[in-house]
Amino acid sequence: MTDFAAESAPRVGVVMGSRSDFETMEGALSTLQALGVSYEVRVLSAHRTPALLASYGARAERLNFSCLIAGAGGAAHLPGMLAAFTRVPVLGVPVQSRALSGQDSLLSIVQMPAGVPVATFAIGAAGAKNAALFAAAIIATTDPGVRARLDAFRAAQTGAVLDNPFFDGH
Ligand code: RP5
Repeated sequence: MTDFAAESAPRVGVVMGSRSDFETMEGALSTLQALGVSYEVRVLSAHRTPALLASYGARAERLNFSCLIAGAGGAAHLPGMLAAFTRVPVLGVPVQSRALSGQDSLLSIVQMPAGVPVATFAIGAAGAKNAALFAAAIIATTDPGVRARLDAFRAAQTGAVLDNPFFDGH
């Protein structure tokens, strides 16, 4: 029997702890879009909407997402709690906080106890973009279209460095 729900489901779920994280997480969305990776976006909080977060973990499994990107700042428990509720791989993005510049976010996400892994990226915009590139790399292992677009992105990135007028070829 055809599973229409799974067929039309996006490949990646992007979640963030607050609408205030959007400016940072926008870089993940635009990167996924540029690489032709389908995604959905939710604002979910480990502290403010804990029951919803649990059900979202189950949804990610039901729809067979390739991975989840979770961005949060401060006491950033969202990626870790999401990982506790799902076996779908979670890529954590520490959002830069005002009080501690994201050091708190980074440590909250990276220091997971053994047994519940979260792949942790750089603080802020670079982390959001790299999480999306990492998601695309996972999907590229089985999707030739995404693989070709990711290769093209990397070739263009290399070309942009080599086009630098200060590059002397050595
Ligand atoms: C975290 O608290 C969010 O991920 C956000 O980075 C931070 C601040 O949230 P707001 O008070 O701006 O909603 O849960």
